[in-house]
Amino acid sequence: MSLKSNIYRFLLFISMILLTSWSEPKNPRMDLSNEAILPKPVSVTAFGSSFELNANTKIFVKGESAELLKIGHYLANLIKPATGFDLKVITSTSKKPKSNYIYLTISGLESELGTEGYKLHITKKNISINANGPEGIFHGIQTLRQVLPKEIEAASKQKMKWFIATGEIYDYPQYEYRGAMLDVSRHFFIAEDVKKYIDMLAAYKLNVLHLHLSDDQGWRIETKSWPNLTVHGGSTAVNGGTGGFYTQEEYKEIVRYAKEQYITIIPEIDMPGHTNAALASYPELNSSGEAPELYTGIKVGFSTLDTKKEITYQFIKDVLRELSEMTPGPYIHIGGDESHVTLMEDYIPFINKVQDIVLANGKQMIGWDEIVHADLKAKTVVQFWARPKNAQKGVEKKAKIILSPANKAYLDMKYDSITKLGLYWAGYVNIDCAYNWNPSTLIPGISKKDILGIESPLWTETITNMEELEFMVFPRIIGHAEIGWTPDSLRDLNDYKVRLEKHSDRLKIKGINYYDPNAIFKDEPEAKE
Ligand code: TNX
Repeated sequence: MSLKSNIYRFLLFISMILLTSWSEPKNPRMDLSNEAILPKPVSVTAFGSSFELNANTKIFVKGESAELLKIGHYLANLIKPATGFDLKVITSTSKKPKSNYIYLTISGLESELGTEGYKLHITKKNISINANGPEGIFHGIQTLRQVLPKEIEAASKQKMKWFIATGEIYDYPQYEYRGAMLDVSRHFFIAEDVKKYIDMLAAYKLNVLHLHLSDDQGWRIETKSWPNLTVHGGSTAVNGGTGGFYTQEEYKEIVRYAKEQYITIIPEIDMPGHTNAALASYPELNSSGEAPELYTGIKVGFSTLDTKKEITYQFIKDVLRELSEMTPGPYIHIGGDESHVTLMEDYIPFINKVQDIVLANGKQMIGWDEIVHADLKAKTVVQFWARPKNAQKGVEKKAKIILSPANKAYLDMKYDSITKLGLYWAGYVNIDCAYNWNPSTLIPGISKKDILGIESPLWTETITNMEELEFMVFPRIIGHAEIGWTPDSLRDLNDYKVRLEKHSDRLKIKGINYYDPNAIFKDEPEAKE
């Protein structure tokens, strides 16, 4: 080969290197409108440049609020594992840095933002999150998390640069109640698992965790005045699985942990049906005066408290008093579903009496949609799951509605015919089906003003551990979170699926065992039972 052609080759090689390095910017995060944010924000304006988070970035908290300072530390802790940065959290008593800071401040913003909305402003020099309340700052942090590179979710230090595209996000929720429900009765989940679930929910701006604490198969909350409820009634689970219960200390710790992430715990004691665990623990609660055996099957609708006995109401008073004392949130859920062996003429006065007990404890009552047959008092809330007629009747009786349509919101429904876990009595709920509905047009006669929000229940007849929980919950709950947060007019199935696809890398990095419809060999845990 001649010298000339070698020089040619060399020049070609050099120019190719130069070309590729010019055409490929080192920082791919320049366009904020390109980021996959879930739930989708109300508005995103891109500024076209980027901010670089580094070891010297400071978290600057305006004012002396201990709560805001705590949120500042929460943010620092969130950033630390993947970046290795130990960001300083400083307050206004120290001097405000000139640049390279994340500024957290509560100030009087537009009233439509409410206390949960936020403004996230990112320039080349700094970042600020403003809100009307601390929960807004917390939600803004969840968005910031999603506009950082996906590796931010890694549990160990990553060697890379941490760019964030500049721009402004203005955002607030459509519904005040955005919940998940976990059935810890059919299968028990220890407090540590519940905390992990809380972390996952907070990332998508959900603000309620409803715990289904009692059912035929198990009583899961320590009740000091009726100790056999947990000693005996909490001792087993579906198919003879390991039982368990939360001590009152553990329950309080769950409540405290959830509150730090702006999640309200709503405890449910299901009655008058779904009570076999209680009936098996105390013979006096039975009409026959005899206690049945513990139940580990999955049938529903066969048990009832005796609605005519005085002792039944003493029992309920004691249970709800202890529960209310440990529950700072405004609601107590009393179930009320599927009481197939309770006569309607007994059911109605029963629910009325229970409602008075809840009110006497300073709480608002929530019940499944069957409670609409009773005389609902102001502030009582109806949770729709099965019968649209019940929800309509609830609205006629001036109750607010929580929407949990089983054929769209139930996380225990199978994705499709080959899903091993789950049930299918309400039909298959694939990713499209879970996402593609609007609360305000779901039931004729029920509009946005009647709806408190939406909730995604996970019943656990077939779900025994966190791996299985994650598989059924993710990604469907992300779609539900978006339905609760984002205006219907901004939601679009295809756009959602593109964002979800991008977001799935984050789930992977977090180690969440999510359902991937494109995987040929789905990473589904074997159904055990
Ligand atoms: C119906 S939804 C139930 C639960 C079951 C669930 C299974 C509701 C209020 N009651 O007891 O666990 O179906 O999907």
